[in-house]
Amino acid sequence: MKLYGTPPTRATRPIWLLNELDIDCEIIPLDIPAGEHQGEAFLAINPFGKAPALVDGTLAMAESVAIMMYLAEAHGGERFLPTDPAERARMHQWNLFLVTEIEQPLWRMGLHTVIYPEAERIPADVPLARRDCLRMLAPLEAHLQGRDYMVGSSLTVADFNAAYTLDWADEDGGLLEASPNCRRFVERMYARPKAPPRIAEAFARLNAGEVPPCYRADIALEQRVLPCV
Ligand SMILES: N[C@@H](CCC(=O)N[C@@H](CS)C(=O)NCC(=O)O)C(=O)O
Repeated sequence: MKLYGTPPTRATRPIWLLNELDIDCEIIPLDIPAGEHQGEAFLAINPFGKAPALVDGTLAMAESVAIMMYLAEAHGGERFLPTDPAERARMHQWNLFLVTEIEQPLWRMGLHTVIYPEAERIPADVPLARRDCLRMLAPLEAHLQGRDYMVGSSLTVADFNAAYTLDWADEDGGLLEASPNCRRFVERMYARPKAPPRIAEAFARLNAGEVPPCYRADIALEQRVLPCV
């Protein structure tokens, strides 16, 4: 099995599950700033031209949360998946909420501050995206009041997704300032022994020319240090 992409990109989501589920996988860095994700070889694996992508036998697939679900369903036994249909539905609800309502405005903020070429940025969208994100963080903050898990009484895929997405919110403009429950949740999840590095740490390692130390010792990682967006 091969996973393309490294922290701090969204590849962090499936890498966290690979670690937690003890799945053997080769992690292959992609040089995004150099355009490797748009090269012919990678586009043959993931026509979307984005990290992460997973190759498992004849399956080649994209989308970080879909890859998490596949890993849990195909290789994780019963772990991190509610068996009760209502709880399973809640897990899907939160997974979609996290990427469409929390990550999407964070991504807009990133695009219009650092990712798009300066001439293409729309600075006026940044405060709007920030507002949209804060609006959607409020019900999530209320949901986490007195709760250890996103769904039910044990860990599910949604907890790992939530921890990564909320870490991003914390990292980008300190959006968790008024969300102590979200912050506590992120800290508790990242204290797990098999957690990947937090986004800030992964960026710091990359900037220092190191490979982020996020993989089990037996997961092969090509030793290329790359700047990531
Ligand atoms: N919805 C996708 C988003 C993937 C994505 O945008 N990945 C970024 C890295 S975190 C990327 O490949 N960016 C390069 C680009 O958009 O050209 C997912 O969750 O997998």
